[in-house]
Amino acid sequence: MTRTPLVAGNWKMNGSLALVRELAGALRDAKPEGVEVALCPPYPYLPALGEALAGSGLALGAQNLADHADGAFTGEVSAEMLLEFGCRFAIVGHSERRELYGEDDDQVASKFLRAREAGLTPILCVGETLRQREAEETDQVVVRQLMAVVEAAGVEALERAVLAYEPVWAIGTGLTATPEQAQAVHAGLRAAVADRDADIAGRLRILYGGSVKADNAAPLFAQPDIDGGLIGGASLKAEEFIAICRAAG
Ligand code: G2H
Repeated sequence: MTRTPLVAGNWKMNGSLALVRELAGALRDAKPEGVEVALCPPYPYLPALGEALAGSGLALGAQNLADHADGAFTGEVSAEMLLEFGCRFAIVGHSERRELYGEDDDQVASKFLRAREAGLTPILCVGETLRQREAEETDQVVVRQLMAVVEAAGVEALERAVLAYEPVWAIGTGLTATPEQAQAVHAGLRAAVADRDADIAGRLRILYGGSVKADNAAPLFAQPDIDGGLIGGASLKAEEFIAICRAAG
């Protein structure tokens, strides 16, 4: 089964208009081949980045979205608004949203459904804490997080979706799962989907995220069930992000 790799940059609450111009220019010049590339800046930079990437084949994504279509939800941004600004992807269930903003499996499932219903491709994040890994609960935790969405949306919803495994203990810490550790979890996630539908499981892209850098990306992306990466800190540095994209291509 050939799956086109995807590398998505999650800027988190970082960046500036200057970075929009710098990264868009550098990526346009570099044109990484054989890999789909998406950039997920903070909301205010979407219009400028969308304009700077126009016609480049590079995709735009959001880091979050509301689980409602419209209405009295101060501070929220809907899927339809994101589409108006050219977004194709929306990250849902990032561990920072789960931990810092109390998003639970049900709310993540609602956001996933909203994104799909509106025409966005959700990038669903799952991952275990260090305590859960040490208690050997990793597979149980990530499969539970995935199945909360599958139960709500149906396994066919994974046809237009991306999964991202991000061990919480590896996020922004400089620690990275070894390629073997990551592959084992990716294989377990794919097997859980295959239990419902083997074809969908074979087509599903599963990204790895958590302190991916130019110097550790290649062996991770070489694993059979790792189909690219969700990149935080390293996506803010043009040269490093381009090297990571090339490692996936
Ligand atoms: C994990 C990742 C991007 P970083 O959160 O989603 O961030 O690469 O900085 O660990």
